[in-house]
Order: sequence, then structure tokens, then C-alpha cells
Amino acid sequence: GAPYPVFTRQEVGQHRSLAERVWVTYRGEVFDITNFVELHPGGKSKILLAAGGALEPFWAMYAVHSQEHVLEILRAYKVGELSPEEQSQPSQGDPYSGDPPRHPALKVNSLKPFNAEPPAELLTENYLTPNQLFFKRNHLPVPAVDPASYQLQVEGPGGRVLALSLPELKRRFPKHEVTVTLQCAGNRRSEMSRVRQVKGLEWGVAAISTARWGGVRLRDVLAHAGYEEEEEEAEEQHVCFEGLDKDLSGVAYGASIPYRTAMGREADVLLAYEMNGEELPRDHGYPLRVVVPGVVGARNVKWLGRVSVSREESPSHWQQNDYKGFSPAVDWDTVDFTTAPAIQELPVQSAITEPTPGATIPPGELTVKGYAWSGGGRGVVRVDVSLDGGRTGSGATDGQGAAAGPGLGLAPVAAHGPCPPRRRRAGHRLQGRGRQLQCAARHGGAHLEPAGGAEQRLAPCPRHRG
Ligand code: HEM
Ligand code: MTE
Ligand code: MO
Repeated sequence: GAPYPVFTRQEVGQHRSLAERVWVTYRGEVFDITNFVELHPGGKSKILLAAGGALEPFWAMYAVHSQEHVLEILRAYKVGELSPEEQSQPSQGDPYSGDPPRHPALKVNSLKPFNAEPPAELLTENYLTPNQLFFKRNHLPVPAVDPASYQLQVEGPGGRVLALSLPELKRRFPKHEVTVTLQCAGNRRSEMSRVRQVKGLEWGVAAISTARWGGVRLRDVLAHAGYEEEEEEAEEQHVCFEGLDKDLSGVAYGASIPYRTAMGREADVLLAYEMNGEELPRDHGYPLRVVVPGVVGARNVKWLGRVSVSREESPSHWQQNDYKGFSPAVDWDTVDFTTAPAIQELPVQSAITEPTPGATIPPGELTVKGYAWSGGGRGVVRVDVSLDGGRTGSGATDGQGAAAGPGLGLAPVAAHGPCPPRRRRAGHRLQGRGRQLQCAARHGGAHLEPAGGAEQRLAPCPRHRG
């Protein structure tokens, strides 16, 4: 076809609004994306940030764009090319280049931002997950915080702002320690997606981990700032948190929890500076993060910069337009986020971590390992393991499941179940994925069979059932 017209960066830079049309460059090509602005899944304001310039630094931040279907959209809007001498990119600098090193055992779901979980079978090796293996869920680059100049801002009643340095926090308030399990709302999404496609990171069963957190109590800090313990008939309020991790438009990660969760008499929400006896690692919020026992990971704001109390929940995207639950009848075209409350507690959760799906199981007694989590910071009362999809036998547990105390929950459970018939024959191998699992051996045996998404059950080999 006809060659495309050639433009300079300066010419592209004159198209920065809908009125002057919106142009962007990508890998030496020029695109007029005016007609796509309103259609952008990430919103109009985000896409306009790149108007008149290069997409690369933005797409480096939002890796969701490194997919063929995104490039296909872009191609349709091509209007020209940059002159060869202008094609060499001005050095952009990768916003993630300052991220900390990570443990190679982690299973990475997304590199930029970094999202990773431990291998399931390592998760149940320890009741407290080692810091390096603790799942990591970042929405943005890890901010580099200088502990010497760090100050936590706490907005008091009437708007007066209290600034607290790290040494001040540690000196002024008594240290508390709480063992808390964090679970990401997306934990096990890869299994949900087998039932119905859901949007988001494809987590396995290990976007959940437990640590002993050390720090100061949020209620002590808020009381110091002038807030009082919850009054019975008081209007509902929220404690809002802002992280120091910011997107390119300067918007910080944020979330909120109900005032009563923070200020109730029993409240043990922490501003943590220690994790499993070590200094809080950078990936987990160095130097200070919120830890809310029993509440979904998303509200446990890392790299905490600011705390305030408000009649409204946090205005953050992640409080308002994400981390909410809807009925199966709702899809991405019809969803109205204002109709659902923000997730705080998550429901009961349990998963088997060993054997893993598809594993070869040796003959003889089988040890099944997994975790059980009660939700809401309540203790685990009972763990049931069944070898036949729940039809019989729930006993057979001798797990350490009955963890007590606020915030406790993740209990590695070892269950020695009765072996299926003919267990003394050679081990069998399970083949295939999802519901197509087959027993390849000529004998019975137990294996993991995903049961409709949200849970896994231990079932006898289907060919040898009954
Ligand atoms: C999501 C296209 C520019 C931020 C998306 C998606 C597409 C898209 C197709 C959905 C991807 C998926 O879920 O599979 C484009 C195109 C752009 C552009 C064609 C330029 C011509 C930008 C810029 C920013 C941005 C400049 C940031 C400043 C986002 C975000 C999402 C997104 C945050 C995720 C939204 C969500 O998950 O709800 N974009 N984008 N985009 N985009 Fe863009
Ligand atoms: N806090 C900030 N500032 N930025 C974030 O991206 N991610 C949240 C929460 N706090 C996040 C954050 C989410 S969704 C989860 S599940 C937890 O942190 C994960 O905590 P972890 O990385 O310590 O496991
Ligand atoms: Mo999360």
C-alpha cells in the first residue's frame, strides 16, 4: 500500500486532546486513537495520559497491554510513522527496575507489577509462611522509601495532621504482635475460571499466607490523634489508608475499613513494621503496613503513607470499582459497582495442597495436606476430608485445624484418610486436566478431582467407583 506519512515527535505532541485529536506513538509508528478514547477498558483519563507522546512508559507500567489483542486494536488506528532519526526511543527507564529481588521458588503470575505465590506444597510446610515465600500482590512498582525521612501522616478530627516518624511510632506506642493470615480476593481464581471466565490474575491455591506481624495498634495511634472508641449510636465512619505506591498520574493505592473494625474495644488492627521477627520486607510494605485480621488482603495497605477518618469509604479505585462481589447474572458489560458493598471479610476457604492435581500417588496410606481458613478472623473448628466427593466419611482428620485467637486461621492440616480399595497395587498416574482426569493404571486409587471450581475434593478413581 501507499507509504505512511512521516511525522516528528513535535507534531505528534500537538495532538493531546479530543478537540485537537489524540495521537500516540508506539515502536516508531504514529496512531490517531481519538475514537478509541471513550472505548478504553482502563478508562478515558488513563489513556489520555499518553496523549501526544509514547505509549511505552505507560504500557511498561500496565503490563495488561502486552497482549496481541491490544496491539490489534492499536494497529487499526495507524496514521503514520516517525522519521527514522526520531525512532530511537528516548531512554524511558523501567518503573519496575527498582523492585527488590525475589525468591526463585515463587510462581509468578505477573512480573510488572509483581504478583506471585509459593508452590502449594511449600505453603503447608510451615504454619508461618517464610517471608520470602509469602505471596506477593502488588498493583504498582514497589516504592523506595527512605526510613530516615519517612513520616506517617495521620489526619486527626478537624483535619489537623499528625506526622509520625518511625522512631516516634516505635517509642510512643506499645508493641503488639498478632498472627494473621492474609488472603487475596483472587485466591484460586484459576479454578473459578474453569467454571466461568473471570477477569484478573490466574491465582492458584496459594494466594494466602500467614505471618506473625509486629507493630503498633492502629487504635492506639488513632486515639493519640484524638479519636474515640466507637460510640454505640454513632454514624458509620471509615478509616481510610493511602499507600506510597503511586501510578503515573500520581494516584496512590488506597482502601478503607469500617471505623468499628479499627476502633472497637477488641480491635487488633496493626500498623506493622515487623514480619515473622524480621524488618518488614520491601514487597510487603516497608517500612509500615496495615494488617487487618480476618479482612481481605486488599484492605491491608502496604507502604502506608496516610491515615484518615471519613464518612465515606476510600475513594480509591480499589475500594470503589474493584474487590466487590456480584451475582453470576452480572457480567463486565452490565456491572454497576455502586450496587455492591466493598468486600471486607471473605468466606470459609479450604484447599488441598498435597498431593497436587495430577500427582502420582504411591500405594499405601496417603497423607493429604492442605489448609483451612474460617474467614473473618475466627478460629477453625473442624476440617472434613472425604475420599468420595463428600458422600461419606468426613472424619479422618487429625489436623491441627482448631487454631484459636483473633486473626488466626491458616492451619496446615495433615489428614491420614482411609485408603481406597485395592490400594496395595502399584501407584497410579492421573492424566489430563480439570474434569478430564483419568486413572491410567488398572486399579483403584484416590486422586484430586476439581469439583466445579471453588473446591477440590478427593475422589476415588471414577472407573473404579462402586
Ligand atoms: C486495559 C487498550 C492506553 C491503562 C486495557 C485493555 C485494552 C487497552 C484493550 C483491556 C486489556 C484486557 O483486559 O485484556 C489500550 C490502548 C491504549 C491504551 C489501545 C493506547 C492506544 C493506556 C494508557 C494507560 C492505560 C496510556 C495508563 C496510563 C490501562 C489500565 C487497564 C487497561 C489500568 C486495566 C483496566 C482494568 O483492568 O480494569 N487497555 N490502552 N491504557 N489500560 Fe489501556
Ligand atoms: N497496598 C498497597 N499500597 N499497594 C498494593 O498494591 N495490594 C493489596 C494489599 N495492600 C496492595 C496493598 C492486595 S490486593 C493484597 S492481596 C495484599 O496487599 C497482599 O499483601 P502481600 O503482598 O504482603 O501478600
Ligand atoms: Mo488482593
